[in-house]
Amino acid sequence: DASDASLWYLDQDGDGFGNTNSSSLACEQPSDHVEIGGDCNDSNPEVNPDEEETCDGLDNDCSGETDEDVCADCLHYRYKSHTYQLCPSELSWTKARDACEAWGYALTTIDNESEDEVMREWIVDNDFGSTWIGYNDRGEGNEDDFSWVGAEGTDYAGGANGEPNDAGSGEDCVERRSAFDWKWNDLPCGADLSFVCEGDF
Ligand code: GN1
Ligand code: CA
Ligand code: CA
Repeated sequence: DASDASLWYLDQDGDGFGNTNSSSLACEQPSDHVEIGGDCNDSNPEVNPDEEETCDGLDNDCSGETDEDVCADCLHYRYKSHTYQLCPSELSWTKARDACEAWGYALTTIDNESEDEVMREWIVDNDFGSTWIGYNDRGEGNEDDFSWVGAEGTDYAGGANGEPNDAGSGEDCVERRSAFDWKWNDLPCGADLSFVCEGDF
């Protein structure tokens, strides 16, 4: 009897909300389907109508708007014809990278001592804690081969004494560490820190 059939939605990311565009009419619920649709990103379990909107470049709550009312704390600066956005939201390095990218920026590239010092002042003046920058040696075979995720850098490096050291063999992302006077230090990429985005505009 076709009238007993229900509409089920494919839920690939397992967050309980299915992708509305991939429904199937069936009498029994297929194992990877759910009853509720509305998941605007079915490959990210942290994006669905039950999530809270956070300042990260994603439409976390599937409202159709990205970062509405949640990025008010980000600060904007200009220096040498570049625009910087300092965000106190604490995100992992990859989420911070993605947020900058979604806004048309990249996690910051620091080219010389004066840019380093100016940025340090912004961070200190605004009571930020440790803060992500774009430097990293992530990826297979890249250990100790650091590069910038955004604009290419220079030979300048603002690391603390003995850093980067890949402590515990698990540090591939670089922060400005408050306890090291905001000099650079490598840290596990999953740590949640504030971050600085930079745009060439
Ligand atoms: C160590 O413990 P702390 O905060 O002084 C380490 C850093 C690591 C950090 C990770 C000399 O710093 O390299 O990134 O832990 N310092 C040393 O939490 O090993
Ligand atoms: Ca968001
Ligand atoms: Ca380190």
